[in-house]
Amino acid sequence: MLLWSLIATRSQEIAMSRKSRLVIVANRLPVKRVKRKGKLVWETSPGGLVTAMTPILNDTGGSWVGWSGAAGKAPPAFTHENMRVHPVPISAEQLEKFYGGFSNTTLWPLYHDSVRTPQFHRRWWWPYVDVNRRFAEAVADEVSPGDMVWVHDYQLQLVPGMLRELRPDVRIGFFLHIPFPPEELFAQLPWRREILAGMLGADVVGFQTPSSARNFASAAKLYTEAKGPERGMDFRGRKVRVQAFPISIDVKHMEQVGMSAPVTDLATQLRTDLASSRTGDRRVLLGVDRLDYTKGIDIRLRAFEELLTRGSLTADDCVLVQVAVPSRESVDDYAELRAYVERLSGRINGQFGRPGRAAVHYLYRSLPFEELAAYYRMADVMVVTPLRDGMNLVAKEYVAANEGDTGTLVLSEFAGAAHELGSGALLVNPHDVDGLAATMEMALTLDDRERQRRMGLLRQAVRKNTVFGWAESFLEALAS
Ligand code: GDG
Repeated sequence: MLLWSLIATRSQEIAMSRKSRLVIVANRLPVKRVKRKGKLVWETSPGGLVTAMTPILNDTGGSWVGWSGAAGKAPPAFTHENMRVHPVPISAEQLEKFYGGFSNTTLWPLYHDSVRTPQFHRRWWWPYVDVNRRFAEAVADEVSPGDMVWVHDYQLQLVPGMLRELRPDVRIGFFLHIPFPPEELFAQLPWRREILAGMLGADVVGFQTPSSARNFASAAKLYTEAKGPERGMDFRGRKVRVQAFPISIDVKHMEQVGMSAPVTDLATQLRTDLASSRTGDRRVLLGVDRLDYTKGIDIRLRAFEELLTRGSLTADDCVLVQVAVPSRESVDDYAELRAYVERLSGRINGQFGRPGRAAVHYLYRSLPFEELAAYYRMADVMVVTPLRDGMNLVAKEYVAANEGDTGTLVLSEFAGAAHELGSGALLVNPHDVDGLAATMEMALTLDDRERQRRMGLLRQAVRKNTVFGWAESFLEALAS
């Protein structure tokens, strides 16, 4: 918590020096409505962005504009723990088209290298415009001259441009949490000009990696009147700064939770439960992901199956634990992926398991944070194999939660995290099942010195960039 207050203080300084408040704009509010003792109350909901921003807003008396999670009418703005909360109403029909449709069936796959075919429908585009306008109007009501507004993610890419028209007297920042695709792919989007102009309404446009920033800048030059270098593009008479700001985690907190007594006990218990009755010591591979087709869960399972089929390691030597957090279950592609992953897990256990010794443990649920930390603590090898990922915080959390220099990270070269963690991780091309199986085997059999050397590099890289550093550098860029 110390770090949270540090960044809160720094951000407060930045905000105070400009006599400005900070307004966060994100699809979801940082609070949700729950029933406690028969009464409906607002409770803070967990999540990286929420944890990073809440103290800043609490200390500066800032606001958060977002959707409450319930379709239909929204309650009036209210104060929650010294933060102003401004709910934006979204109807059930808008949700289906703006969120399930344009955000998650057009933009999400398109921005992730089209690993599923994006669908382009005009009937989804207009609700996306309407909902973005509703957000922009809500923010316009919320701000005073000189305030700083930080808009987040792919659901709200039109908000900066719309807000600039309504309120040219505020500083506007935009951060994209997912990758920005290469110009050749982005070119497919029928509304590419509108999306680019929307984002260019910001003073600072932030991305997870330099390649996303580059992709955006070249698309902007090609399809809008923007010109000039990334760090200071000219767009309609204004300067727009385009830059990478790699997001991170609360490293100290993750380290502390990982080392805490309850987590240590639970990690020991989990290892005992997973130990093979024959050899007593089984190496544990771990995957933790939202059940999303970008995360490469199915390829990871197929590579593990390949590893066992080769026979140099058996299910007595190693086990794969896959935590799959339910996600976007109403979207067809997600339901299909779930069925496929469950079939694969069953197939592998059918062939390589025996009573009391499954080869794959598949958990379809979200775990409490401490339990998740215990899984990180006890795993010998963390396997993070997205086909494309903005950053991937799981990879960073694994490193922070692990003890000393134990543990090995297998990481996709297509995760944003590969930029910072590339020298310590075993990098893989997740499309290459043979290569992935070979890398998993290498990770399981790495000698102690090499494992320690790699984990040392990973720890250094993770400690160098915390979520506080991320927020601070973005807000500094926005204030300057
Ligand atoms: C998007 C981008 C980018 C996971 N399982 C459990 C659980 N989690 C938490 C992890 C981690 C978070 O969820 C997942 O973050 P990721 O970064 O891995 O992935 P996305 O959800 O796709 O996030 C991504 C991120 O935004 C931030 O900018 O890195 O690229 O796609 O923090 O800990 N938490 C709990 N139980 C679980 O079972 N409590």
